[in-house]
Amino acid sequence: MKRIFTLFLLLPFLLPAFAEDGSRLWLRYSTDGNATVSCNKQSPISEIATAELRKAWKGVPVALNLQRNKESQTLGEEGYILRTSDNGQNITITSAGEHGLLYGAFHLLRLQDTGADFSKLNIKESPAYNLRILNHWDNLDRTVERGYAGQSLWDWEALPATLSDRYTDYARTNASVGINGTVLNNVNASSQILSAEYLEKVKALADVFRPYGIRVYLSVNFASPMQLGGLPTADPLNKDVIAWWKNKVKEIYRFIPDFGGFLVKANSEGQPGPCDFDRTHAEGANMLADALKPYKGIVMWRAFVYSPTDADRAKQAYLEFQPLDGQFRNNVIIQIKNGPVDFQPREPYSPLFGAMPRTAQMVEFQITQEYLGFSNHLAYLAPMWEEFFDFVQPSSLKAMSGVANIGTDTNWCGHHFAQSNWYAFGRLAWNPELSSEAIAEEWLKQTFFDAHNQQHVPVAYEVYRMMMESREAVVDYMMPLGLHHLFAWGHHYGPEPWCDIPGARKDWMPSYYHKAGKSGIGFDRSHTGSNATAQYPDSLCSLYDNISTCPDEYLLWFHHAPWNHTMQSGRTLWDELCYRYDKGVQQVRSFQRIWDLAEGCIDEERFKDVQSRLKIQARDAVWWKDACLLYFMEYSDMRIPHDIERPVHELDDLKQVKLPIGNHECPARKMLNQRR
Ligand code: BDP
Repeated sequence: MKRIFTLFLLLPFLLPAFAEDGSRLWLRYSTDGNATVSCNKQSPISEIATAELRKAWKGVPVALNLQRNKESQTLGEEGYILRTSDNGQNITITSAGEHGLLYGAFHLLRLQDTGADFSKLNIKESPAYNLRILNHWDNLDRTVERGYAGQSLWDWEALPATLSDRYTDYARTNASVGINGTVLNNVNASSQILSAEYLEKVKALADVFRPYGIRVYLSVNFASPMQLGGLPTADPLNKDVIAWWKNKVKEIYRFIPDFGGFLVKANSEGQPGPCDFDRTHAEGANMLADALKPYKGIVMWRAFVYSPTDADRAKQAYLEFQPLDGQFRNNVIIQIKNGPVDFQPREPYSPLFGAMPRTAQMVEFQITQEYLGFSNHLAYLAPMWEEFFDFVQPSSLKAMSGVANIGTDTNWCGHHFAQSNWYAFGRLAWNPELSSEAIAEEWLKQTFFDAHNQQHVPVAYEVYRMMMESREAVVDYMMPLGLHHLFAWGHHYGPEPWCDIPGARKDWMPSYYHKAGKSGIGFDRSHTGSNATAQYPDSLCSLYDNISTCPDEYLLWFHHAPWNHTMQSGRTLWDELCYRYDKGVQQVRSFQRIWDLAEGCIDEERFKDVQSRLKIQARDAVWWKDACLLYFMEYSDMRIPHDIERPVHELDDLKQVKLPIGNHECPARKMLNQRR
């Protein structure tokens, strides 16, 4: 960590004057490259690699070398060797595949942009996962489920005839961080995507993405044979259904010969699935896998299932999937959200990971900030994903996917800092051993700071610290100590711990999760409660199961604790809760101060935008704190400690707040103006 930012001093060039609207993301390098770049292979991919370097590389001559020797082959088609030779007079990028040349070129440009020393390069890289994939929750009408950066990038109406430049920019940006797959449409899938009309549009996108090493995948609706094919059933063992999928897959591959495969949300939140026909998830997944197999396609089958039963929601994916271990075809990967409930600001890892040794598994992270303040709050998510890898061995996974936070906004992601999450996702999918610190440093150097200017170093360091603390701050002002799902009905932006919709599913209500009452607060998932702790390996099970050893950050996830329970700090639970909420608020205030230091160091346009979003975040943090503390105080019957900032809202007023937004809407300014 100490080393961080010393490299700022070394950067030998100034960043050029472009419109600083965030549209160039982290690829902001100047286009006055002046070096000799050669390549021993002519192909669309290697030509892109060469052109990128010619455009921006300002160092010694670079040779791109497609070569299948022993060394390069051990790194695979996407791996590469980056080496300086002749006493620093030349650089060679060697790969057994063209994709490796492209990734190597971007690596070199990243080194240039972050001020690395090129005199003795000897780097060997290969990705940890063959599949590094974005999931777009984009609908065909261009709304984006849980998207907060404008509309869907895919202009279905104009496709296939009109191709936006943004499609190429998107592919290039992904390639620059090693992302090599994209699921174009929402997991709550319309069967229309499989119609010939749409497949032609999908083909057009696939053609744009291919030279950047990106394959296209589709989310499919399990009932497509009925909805699109007019069959009376979608039973995966029915021969007409099997034939329908076989033909459909054949048709897809006629359009897109390197099509990647399907992502499926089945029997989850009202989506159809094999269980509708008394078949198992394995039977459903295998039927699709068999159809895709001849073309080397895969099925990513989601484990995000929970039915309105009495079983603790946090246990359900495990209960449903673990017994199916060993029953899936080898081209099926079970896609599991990082936590057992649903992308909360903090969850323990899902115990399903590691519990199916004979089945391929992949993780699904959420890059879009559905539960972390949308695109209004600054939350750098790499520390959260890193935390997941503290528990789950990267090598136990087959792939990594992330729900995209990308839309038509000029800066792609709404919040300029949300770009760092797209970046971090790609970097971690390439190498999950990278530290969140190193990724933040890289990203900041490429995205924000004129690293040449020594005066900027202390500011850059503060901003880096702000990023590193930002996710924990969100946890603190939204739901500390293991609290979860205190979100409002209909959207997941603000607090509604009191929410109670008559007739609605219990496990969609905050009270299902916090269980606040006179006796205390929290969900008893220990052996005296739902016994979800038993789904974890023994050592963690006993740690979490015992209230006196359970780490503070998971306390109310696993236990219903009395308000006067003594915390590790020595405080009562109630006091600790108050301090955590307040700490979150104070941290956002400190982020505002830190960001103000950046004025003049960076362009005004992005400075102001981030500054005003931090104001929103600071107000929202107080909103969260007041709502939760005032509400829980009714049960704890205890006072807010004196040294803590007093609430500035009345609970009754907060209960009246209704944000006019739904699943597919971007809150941004409009909504906020309405509220205030
Ligand atoms: C939940 C989202 C919902 C998604 C669902 C999923 O609120 O919009 O459809 O996850 O992952 O978090 O399928």
